[in-house]
Amino acid sequence: MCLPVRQQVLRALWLFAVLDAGLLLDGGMLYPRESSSREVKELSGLWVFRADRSPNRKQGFDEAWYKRPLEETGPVIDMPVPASYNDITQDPEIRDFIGWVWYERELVVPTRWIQDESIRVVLRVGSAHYNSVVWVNGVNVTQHEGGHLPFEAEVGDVLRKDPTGSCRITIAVNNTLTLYTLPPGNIQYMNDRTRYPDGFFVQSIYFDFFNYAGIHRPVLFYTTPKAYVDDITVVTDFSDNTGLVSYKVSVKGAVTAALKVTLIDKQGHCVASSNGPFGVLKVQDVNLWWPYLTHENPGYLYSMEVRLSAADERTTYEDVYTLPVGIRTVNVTSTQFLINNKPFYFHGVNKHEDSDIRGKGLDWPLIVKDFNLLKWLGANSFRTSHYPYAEEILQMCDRHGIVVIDESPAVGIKDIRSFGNVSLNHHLFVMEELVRRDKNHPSVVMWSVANEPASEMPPADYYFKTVIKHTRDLDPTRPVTFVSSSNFARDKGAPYVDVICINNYFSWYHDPGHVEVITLQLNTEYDNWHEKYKKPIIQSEYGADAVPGVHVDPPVMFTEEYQKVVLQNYHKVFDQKRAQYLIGELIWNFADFMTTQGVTRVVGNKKGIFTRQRQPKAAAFILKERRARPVPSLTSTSVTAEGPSLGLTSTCMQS
Ligand code: GCB
Repeated sequence: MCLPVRQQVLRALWLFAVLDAGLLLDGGMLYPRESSSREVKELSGLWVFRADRSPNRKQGFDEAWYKRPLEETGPVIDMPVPASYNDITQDPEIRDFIGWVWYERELVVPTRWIQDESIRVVLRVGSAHYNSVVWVNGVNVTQHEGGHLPFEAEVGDVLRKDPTGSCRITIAVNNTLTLYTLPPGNIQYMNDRTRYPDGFFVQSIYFDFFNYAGIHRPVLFYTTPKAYVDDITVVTDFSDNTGLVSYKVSVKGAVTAALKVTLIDKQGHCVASSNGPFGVLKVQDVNLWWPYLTHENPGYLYSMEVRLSAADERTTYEDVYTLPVGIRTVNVTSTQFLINNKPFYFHGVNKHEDSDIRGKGLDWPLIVKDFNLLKWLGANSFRTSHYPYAEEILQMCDRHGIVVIDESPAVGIKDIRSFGNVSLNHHLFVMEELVRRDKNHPSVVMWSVANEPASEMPPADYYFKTVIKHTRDLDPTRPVTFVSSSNFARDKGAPYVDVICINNYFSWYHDPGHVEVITLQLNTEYDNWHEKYKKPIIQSEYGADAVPGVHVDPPVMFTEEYQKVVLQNYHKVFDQKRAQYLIGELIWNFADFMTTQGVTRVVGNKKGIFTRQRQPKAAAFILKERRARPVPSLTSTSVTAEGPSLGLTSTCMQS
């Protein structure tokens, strides 16, 4: 059935308005992919490493270590990239190091990259925590603030200064957090010489995971022609069995360029095509992108091939970039979260990028193991608590139909000085970086701007109103949330979000040992939030620590039995509220993870349902069994005719 013409026109206008929102973003950050016009050269492996142990940590800059091979400056060690450096050595000073560390890699680049001036050579760092400065052959090519998002620099001109193609990459990385970084932290010098040695300092952090540092994601070179596809934005929709893919392509390096855009299905057939920098592709008999376990063929992806041709007085340029595209819609009502107009319930987990030895370094065996565990568990979603995860992980989510709540690194904003303009502007910028990187992932269905800030502080209201509005302006197609700690009375973010996400730990941090209070307290909490805001609710964290292998019955805290019984009590309430307005449950946490040392942590946080080595605790079987079981209260659920929830711009209602 076709839509009436007026409705089609309105829909097209809306889609173009949404694509224009992308104009707020300056420049693209497409994932580097090989094609007939692009090469990728990964620099993973062993790098040379030196920590600057000087008292002020500035010896490396004072002596310009980037000007010569690092091993000529002093003692160096091997360091794998990607990996956190903290757990690689036997040296506790390296594990707990704060300040500048230096990485270096030497290589020879292909001669044609040097000789052919029509090639752009880009150096890209997937992520390095936290501040980075990058030199190529001693020339500063870029710097970046922030530990979880990619950055890059065009380096062809620098490489061409040495015709042999020899290339020395030096990257200095500093994990110092301040009140103005995301996440915030604070260095405290201990000046009482009767208690602390000269120069003693500690870094206070307000979040509960180890501040792993180093080069965490792949460093690579990629090439493009001088005239190239800089960015692509897609927004998808459908009507009956026709899919709509609105696209916008931005080009750099050419005043005019011809663009051909082709959408190809999994069998390699062209299903739609168009010319020009923007347009709408119509796909007959569309295969929608469905979440895992909601469809026999979840995670369906088309390939959108963008082919550019341009010319200048010297030469012609061809560039080809292929973007995976999943066609789906996302909507929110006052009680439901809809994917493709069907109610979606987040049977999910919270994760961390964390594992033995490599810390937060990207690790393919771990990624694949985690996806196998998610499927074993029957989980259909996760939140990227508490920072943006690797692009490679989001690509897996796209392919497997795992739904993602994509969180910014704004965790632990607890000091009033972190609510000022410096922090706010940085937060707005980070949201831009995040949306720019992740906007085309069908798996990403919601942005989370922060986790548990001190929202009772007076400036929090303006701060979060601004960040949430900015995020919605950047991407009007996805709902925006903000993850609150339990205390609804003091919460400042809730009026502005589309979905209420709440964390609470009844019978753990409150009323420890009293699992019998959980159902009453959780019911009260939910009803308060929903009565006041009339928005759907996600239980975005719940759980209890369990030291694996420790058993006591009747249960006591820290045993596997206690973790199980906490979950079972929460689940009773979830099953009631799910029929009303609860739209998801995300266990804290998927796996045990490392934290800073402290009296409440026994070698890290033990709220994982898997150990850090990914072995199931008893609670994992509770969740697996729960998710395999049909939920009787859901059989009557259908798409309601209700309007959007408060605060959700009408543009979020796609279909
Ligand atoms: C929370 C935080 C999470 C912690 C967790 C805990 O509310 O959001 O980062 O790890 O509690 O275990 O205390």
